[in-house]
Amino acid sequence: MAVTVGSAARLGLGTLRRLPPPSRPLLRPGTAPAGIVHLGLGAFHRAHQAVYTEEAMARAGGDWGIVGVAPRSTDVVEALAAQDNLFSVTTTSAAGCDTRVVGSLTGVRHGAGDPAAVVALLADPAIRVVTLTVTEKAYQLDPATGRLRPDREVAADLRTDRPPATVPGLLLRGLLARAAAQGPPLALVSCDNLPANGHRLRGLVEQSLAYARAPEPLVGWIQAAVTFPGTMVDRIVPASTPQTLATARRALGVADLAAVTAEPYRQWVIEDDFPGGRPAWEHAGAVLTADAGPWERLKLRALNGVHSATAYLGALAGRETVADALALPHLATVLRRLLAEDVAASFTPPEGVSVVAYGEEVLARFANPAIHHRTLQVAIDGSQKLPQRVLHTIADLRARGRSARWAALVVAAWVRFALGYADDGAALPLSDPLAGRIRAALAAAPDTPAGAVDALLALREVFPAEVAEDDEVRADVTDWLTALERHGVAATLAGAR
Ligand code: CS2
Repeated sequence: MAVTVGSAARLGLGTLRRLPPPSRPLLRPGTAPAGIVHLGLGAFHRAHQAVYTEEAMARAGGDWGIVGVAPRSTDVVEALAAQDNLFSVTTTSAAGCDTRVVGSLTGVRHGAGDPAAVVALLADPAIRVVTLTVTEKAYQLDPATGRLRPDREVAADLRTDRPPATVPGLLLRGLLARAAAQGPPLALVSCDNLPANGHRLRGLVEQSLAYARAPEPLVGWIQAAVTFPGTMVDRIVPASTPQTLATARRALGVADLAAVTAEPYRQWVIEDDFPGGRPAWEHAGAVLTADAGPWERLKLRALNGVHSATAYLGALAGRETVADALALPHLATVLRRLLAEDVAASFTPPEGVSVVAYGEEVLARFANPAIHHRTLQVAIDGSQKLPQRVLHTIADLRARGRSARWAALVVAAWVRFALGYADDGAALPLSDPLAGRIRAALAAAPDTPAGAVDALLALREVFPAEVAEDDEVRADVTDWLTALERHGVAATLAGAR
């Protein structure tokens, strides 16, 4: 019998035949045996890797069903479990929208609720690929250096026998169990917006093994049998809202409590280093390469850096969504100068790619009126995002003897955001794993723009010495913050040279 929500039946195997044919999954759900474990069941995974993997299996076959693990939240696990692991993706733009149910998820687990099951999955010989979208902060690495800095929870997971409750803990236990069983090799694939995400994930595993004082033979097995391909992932997928669910229900005729909305654009560049095989993701449009580094730098600096700029300046100016923020007078001009004068001059892009042309496409994507991506959503966890999005641009420009004025504006906007008030005096929330340290540093600082800048640039886990101790950078950030505090975003942008 179909479960009903309100007056509508619920999405599930029993209601698939009611869906309009173009909205049905490409695969018969539940028929592909599991080959992938994915950690992080957020909207981004559902609209990105799950879609690529379904298309790859539909075109080229393979036992690559995904078991999705939500490390913490239970809502998405409950919603998917009640829907036979089915959910829909609505692709939306000014041209209209299109909704399709995805059939690549074969199971769901709650990490903190059932850690033993997750550890067993990571050791299961059928699993040959583990992907992650757990957000930057879950890695517990200093954003500037990649050094493991475990909080109490992670330390307890790594140093005691308690059931693991954190991502580093689940990974460590799973890999040790796999090593003890001498299982088949495995690729561990970060799909988070970290700098050199493959190296960062390898660093997390190696530092966790050392911190846990893991036995040498098991460490040796992991070093030999586990690879860490780097990736660049891209698709704008805002957090789902009641509106998302209403859209899905209209399109499907049944209720989908795990529905997501995404922009049409998507990109995935993956280093091809999979010792146990992989889905034929190239059949779904992914680019397999020997080095994802140039693509990753392009995306982190020219998309995510510009996203953060738009989010902080937009939130300060009282704009709710990224698209609304982009409509602020002069903002697009300033972002184009950031792209052309700073980002493009800071690194060598992938062959044949123009950073300026890529940036134009990014701005057009941000302007998509059908994507309600909140500035406050992009603004969260700034301490974890700024290094790879903005500070690397600054460091590389300065190493080339150039100034970094536009990138300094983004840092100033973040400092002003952290001070907690928008231009109209409305309070702004600081959601950040370093919020306590940031607030304490600001509270102890002189109440001047220079005081606030010095206080936050002193956070060494975020700002490397070469940036923080660069007098020109400090002066630029302080000038911009002074302008933002005195005149507000609108006048600062209008007068920006
Ligand atoms: C955004 C990203 O929330 C954020 O910080 O910049 O989630 C962005 O939408 C994606 O990386 C796009 O691929």
